[in-house]
Amino acid sequence: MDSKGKVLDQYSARVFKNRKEHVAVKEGENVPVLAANTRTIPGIMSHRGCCYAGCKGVVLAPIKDVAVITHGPIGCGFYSWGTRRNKALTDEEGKNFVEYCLSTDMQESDIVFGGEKKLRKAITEVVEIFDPGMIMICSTCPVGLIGDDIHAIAAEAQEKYGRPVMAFSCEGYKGVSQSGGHHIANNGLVKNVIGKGSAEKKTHSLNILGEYNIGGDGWEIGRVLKRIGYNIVSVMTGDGSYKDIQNAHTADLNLVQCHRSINYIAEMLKTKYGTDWMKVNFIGVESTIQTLRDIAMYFGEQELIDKTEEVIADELAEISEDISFYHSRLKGKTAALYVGGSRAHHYQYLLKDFGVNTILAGYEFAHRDDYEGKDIADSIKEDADSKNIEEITVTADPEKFNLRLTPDQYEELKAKIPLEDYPGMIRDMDDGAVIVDDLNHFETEEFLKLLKPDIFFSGIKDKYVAQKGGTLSRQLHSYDYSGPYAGFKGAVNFGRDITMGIYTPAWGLVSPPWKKIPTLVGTYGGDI
Ligand code: CFM
Repeated sequence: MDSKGKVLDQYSARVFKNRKEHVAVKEGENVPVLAANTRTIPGIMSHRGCCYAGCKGVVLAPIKDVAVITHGPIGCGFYSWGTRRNKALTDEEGKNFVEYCLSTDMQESDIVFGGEKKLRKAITEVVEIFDPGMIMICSTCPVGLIGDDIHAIAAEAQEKYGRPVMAFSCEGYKGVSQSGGHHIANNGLVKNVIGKGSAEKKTHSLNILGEYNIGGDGWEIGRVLKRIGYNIVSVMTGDGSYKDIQNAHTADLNLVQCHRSINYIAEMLKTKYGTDWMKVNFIGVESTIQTLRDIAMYFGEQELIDKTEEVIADELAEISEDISFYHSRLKGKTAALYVGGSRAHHYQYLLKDFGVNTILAGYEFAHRDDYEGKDIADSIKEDADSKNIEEITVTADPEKFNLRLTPDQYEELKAKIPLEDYPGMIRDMDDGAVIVDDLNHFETEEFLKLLKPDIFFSGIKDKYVAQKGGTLSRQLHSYDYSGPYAGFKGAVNFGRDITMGIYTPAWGLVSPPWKKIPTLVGTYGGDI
């Protein structure tokens, strides 16, 4: 029996039937179909977050000059406050609210009698204390249940205070994970922010989509792109500002780092403004080099191509000694990765730079195209949960629509670079590797015991369980307290951190309880 069988065989028949669709073992070049973006079985200890987390926590909160108000009980605001390490520097004469947690702090009486009054008061306080240029309101589960009309209040406040106030109905229960929240936030930015600015068009201009500046990743990416000579119009949304995002329609090209959280904006900007988008990956030395070459190829100017090669050579000269040292220490080690919807794939490239093989990888909330590739996206069947998330239709803007390439140029380039394409994670994985969607705590422990990776990359919810079992675990969401890990210099930080972690003697000294105390063996009846 393979590892999939050994782990899933322990489930009751009904749970087995569900989970077997979410786990696959790669066989040769075959790309298996994986069930994804479906409901977690109630009661199973999932690692997933909620719709509010995806909308407010992931996409909107990193926009530094927007005051984002959480309308709900204080826990929702508190647990999405400051834990994601999306860093932001205040722009000259700009404002920065990233460090704040703004919440209406709903109490029982507000749930019973309605929270609209409290929300109006919160907006007034925010205007009086912070005077932000833009306000966003994000709703939580009880707000949807009691029916507070946050959109009417936003419209009223916009009129009263003379500045954009936007509402997002991203109640936690919508959809099956944080993924629905990404979509809702994407819709709001396209409807109400992008295209409103009046900046002049710049040459060689880029938007970086799906880069959230965790541990400073975006700054490292920006440093390299600026060295080559690109103009970065906006970043969505790490260290981003609404003032820049308003001008995103003026960029020549959209780079998509995290496909899962922001593909909707990339697609809509193509339809509305004609901006091409390209999948990039700045995680890993080789993949950063490939990405820089792809961008240069998109613009197709010899001077830019030469400058790109010059910067690559220079950056490599600076890091290659460190990279080869860490490679010598890490070569042949194995890793398991379980992160949200992008990093479990992107980090496989960085690990390969150090000779580390990935033996298990999975996403919390990805859709089938993130596993199998964009070409299957149209065949994904909608279900009741996905229909619950609004799909907006955009059309070409009569004044701002502009195609950079002729259809022939586009087709020629598409054969060479990942224009509007994402081949998905599974294609890059080795024969025999395990792929798990919505991995839960039980499966985490069982797979770790069976596969014994040298390192398990995951998050705060499971890191300490793994470490108490003697497996080094590094958080790939927050990078624990380190970073950046992107680009050239980030790769060195990553190699250093992983080498330190693996070579600490601590793991040999850990004695998990089940090694000392006899485990009760027995059976319990009934079907779950
Ligand atoms: Fe994209 Fe992200 Fe990720 Fe994500 Fe996230 Fe994140 Fe993530 Mo945590 S946007 S899908 S919802 S790359 S917060 S910065 S690390 S689960 S893999």
